[in-house]
Amino acid sequence: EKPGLELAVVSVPSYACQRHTPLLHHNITLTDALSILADNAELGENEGRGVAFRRAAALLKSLPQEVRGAEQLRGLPCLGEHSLRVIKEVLEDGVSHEVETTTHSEQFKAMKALTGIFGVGAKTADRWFREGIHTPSDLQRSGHTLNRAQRAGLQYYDELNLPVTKSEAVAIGQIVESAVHAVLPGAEITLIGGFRRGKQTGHDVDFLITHPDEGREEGLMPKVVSWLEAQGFLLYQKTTGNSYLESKEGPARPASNMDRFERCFSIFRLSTDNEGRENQTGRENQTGRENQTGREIQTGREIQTGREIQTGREIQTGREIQTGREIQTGREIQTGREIQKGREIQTGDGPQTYSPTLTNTDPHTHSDSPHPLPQTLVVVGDHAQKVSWVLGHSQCSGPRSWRAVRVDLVVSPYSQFAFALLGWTGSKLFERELRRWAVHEKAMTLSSHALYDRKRTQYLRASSEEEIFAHLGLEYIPPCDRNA
Ligand code: DCP
Ligand code: MG
Repeated sequence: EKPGLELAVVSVPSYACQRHTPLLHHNITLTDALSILADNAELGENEGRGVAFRRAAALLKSLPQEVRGAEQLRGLPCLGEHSLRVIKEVLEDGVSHEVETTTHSEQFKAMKALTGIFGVGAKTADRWFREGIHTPSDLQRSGHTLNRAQRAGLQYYDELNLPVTKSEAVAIGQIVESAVHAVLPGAEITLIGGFRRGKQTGHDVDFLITHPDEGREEGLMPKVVSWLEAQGFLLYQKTTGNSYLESKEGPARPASNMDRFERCFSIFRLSTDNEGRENQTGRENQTGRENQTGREIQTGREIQTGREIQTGREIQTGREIQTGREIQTGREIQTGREIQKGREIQTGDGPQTYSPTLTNTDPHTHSDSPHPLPQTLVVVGDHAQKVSWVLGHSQCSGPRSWRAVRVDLVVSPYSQFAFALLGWTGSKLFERELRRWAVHEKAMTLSSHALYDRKRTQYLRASSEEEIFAHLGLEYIPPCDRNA
């Protein structure tokens, strides 16, 4: 008779790649708690424990309704003893003692702050913590020799820990498209990572680049990087070549989960003022986006969304940020890497610094405007203010007209595109679960390059994600439902 008991009756499959996991779900309090424990385990390099908490959180994200009592969880997979204990505590007391202790621990806070520096992993952060370095400022004062990535990470720490918005991702996409088309016309650019899953913010922007004539994409990245550098768009970049062919492990059996595509880790200098904006879009308009077919449409669509920003859509997003969607950002602030973003922002005014200017974009005050562009600028300009405000204080006199944004570029040969797309859309747990499903349930090896059938001892070709799911005997899960 108890409402909601049917949850336990519904059978939920145990691999996240068998389930639909939307971005917005019904159990945020519980998943936040579990994510913090997962973060803590990963920072302590206890990967197994981290994955266990992530799987439990992912299960809760896929449930069709809010869990109100532990009895509703009976029969559900993925919930280990430890996770169940935390869930029960949160359900009964509103908080978990262990989670509270973790978030207040000096070590956790320091590890979060230090690994929030681009180029700093858990090992390095732990070494520094043991030396008494707890914050980026401590690190700066310590006089430690830092590598190039870490120096950039420290220099742009505050900005890189501000969430990247969808409209910023779209603006970066236009720059990337200009660069790629300048050096290789006909190349196709796809927005991947969290934004492809429908997220409204991200810690970076990820793009996959390919060309329908296989081989044309070889050596593309250095040319793209040169173009971007010449135009002043890069604050930092590190390019690694394609090592897939030379790899000793053999295709589809990489030694680590890292793939071997030509890749560029970068920090973009994104203009946030009127001029920069027009620069970023101006040239695009002449290239004739409609001529581009196939996969390019995806980028095209993003750009159209960008246009809609100017005429009102983003305004709705803005509203949602103030009400529901900000939960998204808020949640990340408490959980993922973005905890530093939260901390940084909290030292000032809290994430709500987003809200006040977003109210300025209210459609009712601007809907009659004959000049749609300035509406965008209200949003973008807000960033300039916010950035200078967060950066603070003494160094910046007046708002700066640009911000630093982390951007990842990946180049894939056309024949591997579907695998690269699937492998780079995420979420990280969804990817992990796909690979686990492939190995344990299908005797196959999946990577971002290929799918290998170990029983038939052959590679399985695919030109779409749908085909890969079919090879794996899985129902197709669209990107928006891969938010495990
Ligand atoms: N990826 C992966 N394993 C890695 C690196 C990346 O599986 N070692 C895949 C899954 C990720 C995607 O690439 O979803 C992009 O990586 P990000 O770290 O940028 O993750 P997201 O884009 O999902 O999150 P965010 O919004 O924080 O950028
Ligand atoms: Mg990303």
